[in-house]
Amino acid sequence: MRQSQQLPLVGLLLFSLIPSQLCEICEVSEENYIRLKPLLNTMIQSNYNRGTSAVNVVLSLKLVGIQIQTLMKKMIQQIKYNVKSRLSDVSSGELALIILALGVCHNPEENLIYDYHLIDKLENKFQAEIENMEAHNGTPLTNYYQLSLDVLALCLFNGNYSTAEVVNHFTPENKNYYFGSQFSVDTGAMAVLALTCVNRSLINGQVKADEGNSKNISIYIKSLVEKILSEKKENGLIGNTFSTGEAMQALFVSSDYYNESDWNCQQTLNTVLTEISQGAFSNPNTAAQVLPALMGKTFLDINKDSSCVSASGNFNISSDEPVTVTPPDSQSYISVNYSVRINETYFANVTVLNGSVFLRVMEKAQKMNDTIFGFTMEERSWGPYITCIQGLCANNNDRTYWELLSGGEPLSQGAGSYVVHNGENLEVRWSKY
Ligand code: B12
Ligand SMILES: *[C@@H]1O[C@H](CO)[C@@H](O)[C@H](O)[C@H]1NC(C)=O
Ligand SMILES: *[C@@H]1O[C@H](CO)[C@@H](O)[C@H](O)[C@H]1NC(C)=O
Ligand SMILES: *[C@@H]1O[C@H](CO)[C@@H](O)[C@H](O)[C@H]1NC(C)=O
Ligand SMILES: *[C@@H]1O[C@H](CO)[C@@H](O)[C@H](O)[C@H]1NC(C)=O
Ligand SMILES: *[C@@H]1O[C@H](CO)[C@@H](O)[C@H](O)[C@H]1NC(C)=O
Ligand SMILES: *[C@@H]1O[C@H](CO)[C@@H](O)[C@H](O)[C@H]1NC(C)=O
Ligand SMILES: *[C@@H]1O[C@H](CO)[C@@H](O)[C@H](O)[C@H]1NC(C)=O
Ligand SMILES: *[C@@H]1O[C@H](CO)[C@@H](O)[C@H](O)[C@H]1NC(C)=O
Ligand SMILES: *[C@@H]1O[C@H](CO)[C@@H](O)[C@H](O)[C@H]1NC(C)=O
Ligand SMILES: *[C@@H]1O[C@H](CO)[C@@H](O)[C@H](O)[C@H]1NC(C)=O
Repeated sequence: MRQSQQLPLVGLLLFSLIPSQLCEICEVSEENYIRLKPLLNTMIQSNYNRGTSAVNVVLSLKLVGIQIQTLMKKMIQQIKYNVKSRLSDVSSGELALIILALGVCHNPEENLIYDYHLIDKLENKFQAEIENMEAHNGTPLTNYYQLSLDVLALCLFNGNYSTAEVVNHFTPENKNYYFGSQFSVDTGAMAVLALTCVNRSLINGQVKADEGNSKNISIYIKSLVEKILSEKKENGLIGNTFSTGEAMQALFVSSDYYNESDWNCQQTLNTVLTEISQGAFSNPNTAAQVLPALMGKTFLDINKDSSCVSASGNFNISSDEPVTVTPPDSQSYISVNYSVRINETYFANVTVLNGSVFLRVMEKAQKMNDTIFGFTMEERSWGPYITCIQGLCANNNDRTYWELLSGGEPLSQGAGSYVVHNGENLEVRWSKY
């Protein structure tokens, strides 16, 4: 009895004497910064005319200490337009990202948060999410990735939110952490960051201390961290290539909640670097999401005074460097078996140029038979999002969407990015998540 009480205490003391162990962070060393170059090129050279990608990119770059004035200007323009002219169309998570991007590293743009009363507006959007959950069987207007961004932004920028509500809605068993039966690592990771922020402000007494809440939040974090780690693959990726950066952030801030032997951070880092060299992060959003973790940063550093030391000097940033594009083998054609599955399956042999993306296949099929293969899409920051096929449309409240698959396996890229192969069995399936 005595021993079992003393041992953890000694452990705790040792722990607090070695601060570097409190937050287990592995990051790319300075001499390897060159390996991050493809990420920077992708982010800087993209033209940001739609969606939230400029916000994601500015947030990411500033968090690691890189300021790019032209991007910043573009983002501010986008934000002003969004806030003035289409605020009702801005989702809660988008607004949260805007606040984080404006507020990161205490810079002059931070004032816009207060000039435009963005925190109040986020409080309202967060409430609307909660109300939608009450009206629609626990389903928010958007998703838990965005609710986590909401809580994180409110927590970091002293917004008003109810800790009890957070405790209520973020239980690890909540269905919104899952798409179908699959745990969403991105979502769990963002929730861990948000919950850690909330727990820290409970300790700091910024919010009325409540031991019960803090205890429950700790239990949630531990459980979510377990779920994240259980999605670790043999090569070190967590979830898939595109969730790994955010999973790393979550694991950086929660190292008290797993054992050193549970995660080999260096292995994960090395695999991500390999994926970068193979061109996996060619979408600016994917690049923006992975960069902070690789440089040892997390979203909890966003409003730390000390966090934004300029790293620009370590990269040779120029916006006129050519992007490395893989030359398309433009003269040859390939054919794929494309199907649309609702209750029935409709399929066709579709021929496209070698090197085409999934979307080209869908367009070609649509030309062949508009009744069966007719579809609509929306341009999002990630690219084209497939909304309706045969007039049947995705619906958040019903948790329905059009799922993209190859050989029966869900794709980890969208229709605008995934490059198809000869003889492949491609499918768009009416699914529930
Ligand atoms: C929630 C979510 C979904 C929900 C969206 C509906 C909802 N309830 O909100 C559902 C489950 C339907 C979904 C579907 C898909 N998703 Co998704 N999704 C996410 C998640 C977890 C959060 C998105 C979000 O809200 N971001 C915050 C807001 C502020 O940004 P936003 O850009 O406005 O968000 C909207 C769009 O991102 C859009 N969206 C969601 N996923 C995708 C994927 C693509 C390719 C596009 C163009 C748009 C899109 O829905 C969001 C809400 O409106 C991200 C995780 C992440 N790391 O970002 C993955 C993520 C964006 N999705 C991904 C993928 C691959 C898909 C699918 C292609 C999976 C598939 N095999 O079918 C499909 C899209 C198919 C289609 N119809 O075009 C990948 C994209 C990776 C990449 N390299 O492009 C991510 C990063 C997850 C991952 N780690 O693999 N997704
Ligand atoms: C914060 O929210 C609580 C409950 O939602 C409300 O009673 C209180 O007035 C709010 N405070 C501010 C400053 O908005
Ligand atoms: C914490 O969790 C326990 C058990 O899961 C529950 O009984 C209790 O009401 C929760 N506390 C709060 C403050 O929600
Ligand atoms: C949450 O805060 C409590 C102190 O109030 C602390 O003991 C606990 O370790 C924290 N949990 C996490 C996951 O940070
Ligand atoms: C760490 O490992 C020990 C022994 O294997 C185990 O008892 C403990 O629960 C683990 N801790 C965590 C946080 O997983
Ligand atoms: C940046 O450029 C200088 C001179 O052109 C070169 O010596 C240095 O290695 C470069 N650094 C990186 C990280 O590319
Ligand atoms: C398609 O192009 C790739 C290289 O881009 C090549 O390896 C492959 O053989 C080509 N396939 C066909 C069927 O031409
Ligand atoms: C094409 O796909 C459909 C349904 O997915 C399947 O029934 C059919 O056998 C496939 N055709 C070929 C040639 O693989
Ligand atoms: C699929 O079939 C089920 C059972 O027959 C039916 O309830 C459902 O409405 C159908 N779905 C669609 C989209 O047609
Ligand atoms: C699909 O069409 C192409 C071109 O017409 C043809 O070469 C190929 O054999 C067809 N594939 C199947 C499975 O029918
Ligand atoms: C499209 O497919 C439907 C169902 O198989 C068929 O009735 C219709 O004639 C086709 N239209 C064209 C233009 O081929």
